[in-house]
Amino acid sequence: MIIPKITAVLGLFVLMACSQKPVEKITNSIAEQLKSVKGKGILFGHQDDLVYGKNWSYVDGESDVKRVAGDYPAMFGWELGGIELQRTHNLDSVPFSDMKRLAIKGYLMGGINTFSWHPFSVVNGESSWNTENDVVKHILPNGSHHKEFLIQLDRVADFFKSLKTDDGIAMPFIFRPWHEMDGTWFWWGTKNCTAEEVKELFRFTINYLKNKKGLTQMLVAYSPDRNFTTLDGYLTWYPGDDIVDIIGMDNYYDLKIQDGEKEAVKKLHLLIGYAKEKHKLAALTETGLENVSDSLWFTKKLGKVLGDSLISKELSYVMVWRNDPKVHFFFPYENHSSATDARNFLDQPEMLLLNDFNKLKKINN
Ligand code: BMA
Repeated sequence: MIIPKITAVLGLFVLMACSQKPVEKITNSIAEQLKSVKGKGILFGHQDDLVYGKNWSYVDGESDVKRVAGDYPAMFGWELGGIELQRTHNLDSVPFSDMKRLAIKGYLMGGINTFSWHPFSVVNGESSWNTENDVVKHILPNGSHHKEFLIQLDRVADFFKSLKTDDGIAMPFIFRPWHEMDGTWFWWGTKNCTAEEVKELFRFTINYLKNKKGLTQMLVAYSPDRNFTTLDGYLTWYPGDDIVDIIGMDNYYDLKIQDGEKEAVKKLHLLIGYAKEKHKLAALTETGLENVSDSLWFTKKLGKVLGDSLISKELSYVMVWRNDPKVHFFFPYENHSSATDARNFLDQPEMLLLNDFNKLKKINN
C-alpha cells in the first residue's frame, strides 16, 4: 500500500520540522546590514565620537577619527548613565539632547548607534562602580526596589522611543546593558550577584523594553569582559538566544599584555563559533589602549588580532572607547605619536569607516 507509506513519510517530515528549533530570523535593518557586509570588512566604532575629542568639544561635524583617518567611524557609541535619574546630561557630561540629535544624524549618515548604560542604583543612589552593597537581587521582580527599577527602565525606554527621524522612522540601535558582568567592578558583577541573578536581570530588562515598551528596533549585545577560556565559561551569564543578537566581548587586557593577542584571538574564535551556530553576529564590543601609550598598538596589537583569517571574515565590528579631553583617550588625536599608525590601520580595506560601509551597502543592494 503506497498511501500509508506516503502518509508515514510525510508524518516523519512534519515531526522532524516540528522538533527542529526554527532558525531565528533577524529582520532588524542593522542585522541585515551587518550580515550583508560580513566577510568584506569589520566596522570601526568609537564611543562619543561626535560630541567631543581630545582637543575639542561640542563642535558639530567634528570627530577625532575623522581628523586622523579622514572619515567618520561606521559605528557611534553612546552612554546612557544618568537618564534613569532624569538628568539632562549623562555621567560624562554629554547632554542627552545632543546625544539624541547626533545619534539620529549618525544614523541618517548611514552609521550604526550602540548604547551602553551604567545606571545609578535605585537601592542606594550610588554609581555602577560602587560595589559596597548588593543591588541586583533588590531590583529583580519580587525584590524590595523592583518598582523603582521599573521607573528607571521607563526612562530608558522614553529616550529610546524619542530616537526618531523627522519622517517618523524609529531609529534602529544596539543596546549593550549589564556588560563586563564577569568582573568585580560593577554592582552587577561577580562580587555582588550570582550568574543566575544577572541573567534574570538581563532577561527582564530586554523583555520589558521589547514586549512592554515595544522597542523592537533594538538589537541586544552580550559583552562579558575577557575572563573566560571556554565556551561554557563565556556563556556563564548568557541570558538566552531569544534575548541576545550580538555575541560580544569587551577586551582591553589581552590586547595590552605581551603576547596577549593569542588569547584575544582564541576568545574571539569561541564567540564566532557560537555566533555561527546560532546565526547571530560576533563583535569586539569594547577595546583600546588607554591614552594609546604604544604608538604601534593599532597595527601591531589590534590589527594582528583582527587580521586573523577567521576573525577578519566573521567579526562584524570593533569599538574603541572615548576620547575625553580630561580623563583618557583611546583613539589618537592629530599629531599624536600613534596617529599615523591608527590611520594605516584604518586604511586597510578590511577596516570599514562610514564611507566604506555605505559603499558596501550600496553594492550589496
Ligand atoms: C569608563 C570611563 C569613565 C566613564 C565610563 C562611562 O570606562 O571612561 O570615565 O565615566 O566609562 O562612560
